[in-house]
Amino acid sequence: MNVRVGALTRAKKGFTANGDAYLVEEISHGILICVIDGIGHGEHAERAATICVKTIREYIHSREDFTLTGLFYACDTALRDTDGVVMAAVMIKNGDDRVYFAGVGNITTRIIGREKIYPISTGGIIGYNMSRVREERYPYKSGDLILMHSDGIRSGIKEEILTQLYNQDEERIAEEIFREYSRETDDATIVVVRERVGNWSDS
Ligand SMILES: [Mn+2]
Repeated sequence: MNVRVGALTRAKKGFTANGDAYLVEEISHGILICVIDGIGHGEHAERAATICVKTIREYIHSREDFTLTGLFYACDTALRDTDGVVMAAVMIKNGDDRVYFAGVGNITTRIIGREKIYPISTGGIIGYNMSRVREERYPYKSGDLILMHSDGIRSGIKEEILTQLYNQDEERIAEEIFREYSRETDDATIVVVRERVGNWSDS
């Protein structure tokens, strides 16, 4: 699958360890995008986020097919001796007119195309008190913009700013939103992903 990615992540001011992490990974049937926020700050949070990314990579590359629910349970188990993380995940499958979403805790996800979709995560902390997670499906078309960010980016990005930026390239969209909305008082991460329209992946 041919996707363009714009992503930025940085630690809270005064810290070198970053408790946020993200992943955009090709899978056998599409693309998986995850944004992770380790609870707290500094090395503890970074360790949890790092374990989470490693667990995701191992999980998705050791099987042909998987559900996001299964992925979240694997992370929950792997993160038991950490303070935990919050995470949202979006999976785009080749040729599918739906996008798959699961989220636990405070990560913002938006799917912006003909419709503007705002998937809602369930509460809790992965590795600590994750009680349930559901894989949701939303309408999707190649070319729709997937925007995800941690709470180090202030919520409530203005519609007019999204409209202005929509046709810019993904790096630019990520940079502009980061510049305008990131908070220095927390680790901050934004990921913007858009599938290229056309039959690029068919050849
Ligand atoms: Mn945070």
